[in-house]
Amino acid sequence: MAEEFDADLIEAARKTFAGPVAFLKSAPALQHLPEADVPEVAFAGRSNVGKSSLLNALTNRNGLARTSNTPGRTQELNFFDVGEPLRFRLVDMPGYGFAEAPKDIVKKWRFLVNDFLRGRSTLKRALVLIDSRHGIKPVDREVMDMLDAAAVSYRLVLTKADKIKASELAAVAERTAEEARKRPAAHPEIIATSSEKGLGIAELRAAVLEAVS
Ligand SMILES: Nc1nc2c(ncn2[C@@H]2O[C@H](COP(=O)(O)OP(=O)(O)OP(=O)(O)O)[C@@H](O)[C@H]2O)c(=O)[nH]1
Ligand SMILES: [Mg+2]
Repeated sequence: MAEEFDADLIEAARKTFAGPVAFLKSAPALQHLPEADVPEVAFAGRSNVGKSSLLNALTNRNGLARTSNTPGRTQELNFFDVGEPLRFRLVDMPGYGFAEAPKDIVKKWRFLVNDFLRGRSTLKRALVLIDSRHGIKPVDREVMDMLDAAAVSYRLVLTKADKIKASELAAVAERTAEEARKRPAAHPEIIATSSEKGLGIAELRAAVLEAVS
């Protein structure tokens, strides 16, 4: 089930992410997006699933993207430049399905994220993050439906793998991959990660580099 990445790709990805990474800008609305001139990979998923933490783990920079115990931390599209010369951009996004926030705010985030994912010409891949403890939820399926309909390539990534037992992780990984394989725009392999323990981070770096190459 676990995907095998080429050792050279893993090493190239390690080097790339160990190099310069810089916050570029924060876009509260689509008219504030940076120019679409570099390949991009975006982090999507429910509020609190660990999008910002995973971006920090990939780039090995704690505090680059702001994280929080409280859902709804990330409220804008945040762009990070990777590489010098610039190679690609990572996009940290607000979460889906944050019930406690005011309805109009939730709607605004949802439109912002969906419009970006559907309409961004330079977006090479969306990473759709799924909490290992919960598996795929209805709101995740809505996002996947949207990405499939728009033919936007995406990969499912399990987060917080350190929070469950190995046997449970194997089971949720199998269920998740099974669902991914039925989806036209989804990568058939998933990656299980823990930002806390570093699990799957080298592989995800390779997957990102592969997506933008
Ligand atoms: N144990 C564990 N906790 C994690 C992991 N990743 C994230 N967390 C915790 O989960 C909480 C939410 O993480 P964030 O990275 O802020 O989540 P987010 O998806 O960016 O959330 P929003 O911006 O609100 O949508 C924080 O308290 C993190 O410390 C992980 O791999 N393991
Ligand atoms: Mg966040």
